[in-house]
Amino acid sequence: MASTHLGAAFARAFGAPSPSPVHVVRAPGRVNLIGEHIDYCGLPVFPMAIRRSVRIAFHPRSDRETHLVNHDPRFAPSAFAVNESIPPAPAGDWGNYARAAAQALAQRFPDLRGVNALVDSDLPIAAGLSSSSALLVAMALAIMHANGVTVASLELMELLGRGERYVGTAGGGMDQAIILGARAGCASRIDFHPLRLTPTAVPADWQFIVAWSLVHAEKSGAARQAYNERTRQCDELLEVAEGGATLSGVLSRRFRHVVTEGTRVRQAEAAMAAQDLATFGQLLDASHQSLRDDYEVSRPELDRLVELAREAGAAGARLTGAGFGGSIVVLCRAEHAPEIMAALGERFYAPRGAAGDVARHVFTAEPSAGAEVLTPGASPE
Ligand code: NG1
Repeated sequence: MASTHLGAAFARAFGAPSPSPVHVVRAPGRVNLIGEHIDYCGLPVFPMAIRRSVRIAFHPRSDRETHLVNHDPRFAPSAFAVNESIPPAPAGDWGNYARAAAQALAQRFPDLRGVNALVDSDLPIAAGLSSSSALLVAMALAIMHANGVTVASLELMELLGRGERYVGTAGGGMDQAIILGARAGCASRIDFHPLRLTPTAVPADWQFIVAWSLVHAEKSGAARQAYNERTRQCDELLEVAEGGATLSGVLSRRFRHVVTEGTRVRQAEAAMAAQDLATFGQLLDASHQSLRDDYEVSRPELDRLVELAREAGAAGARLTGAGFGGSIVVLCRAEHAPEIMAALGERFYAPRGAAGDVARHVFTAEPSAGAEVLTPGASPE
């Protein structure tokens, strides 16, 4: 929705605001190109932000209350008072990402006032594209803008990375960092400890495609348990390795993924800088194999999509995000994108009765800028 329409939807939900205009904040989703399930081990990752985004039209309130209305009627309105200990809504409630943002900021700044906020998104949910972190970041920027407070970029990434744990996921810091710090036209290597973003231009004739597996990776459900189990195993790995003992069984496979994936991030960054599409593609393939066999976070639907993309001429493909469902990312030369997308439509979506929705499930991902508060009346992209 363009900003002007968002403003009108805001007025329908909350009445005409006065005296100041409604502002709009945009926070993009992200696709992680490579470096999966290693951010919480402190190893570098290599994502980019995409055009699809969460947008929030907001207006400051004079009290601490925050009232949220979602343009998508599947998500019921939500309200809470902004303070340093906000009781959560039931697990899985979308409003918890807004609560997470508000609580993290309230712990940093006393006496914040709340906002009325109309939320809209064209990011698919539970698709591995970080719609939840985009909502959290957008909400944080809205509250900061409404209160006239600022936090330095890297500090905000860390604050919100920790803040998202409010929802019960022991996540790494990749998503909040790229959503806030992405540069248009680039992917970014994110280093942790200390946090740092290093952009690399995505070559003009490379095309990334995202395709959804038709399986929701609900971070509020079983996928959360599986995700948190992986983060615990990583802590265990470090303890065993530090103690000098030998790893065996499941832990040794998890370890192999972490180590090889870390190496692939460096190699992929170099391949992108050298515009070496074939090498980048091979690294995507190797990453998928490692996530499937050693880290065990894939699913048959993701494996099938990856296989079909390769058969259709992709340079490489892999699951992206936490896995357990969600999406794959595919790399190809720009001119091959239409035929690869058509092949996925015919061979993956049509047999599953989803031919009519292919345009929603498969899209090209353009490297986009990070989150921003837009000036009133602006209508980006
Ligand atoms: P998604 O794909 O949004 O569930 C999660 C974590 C990332 C990272 C990836 C796996 C959160 C908010 N996001 O992403 O930090 O660990 O899994 O690489 O926890």
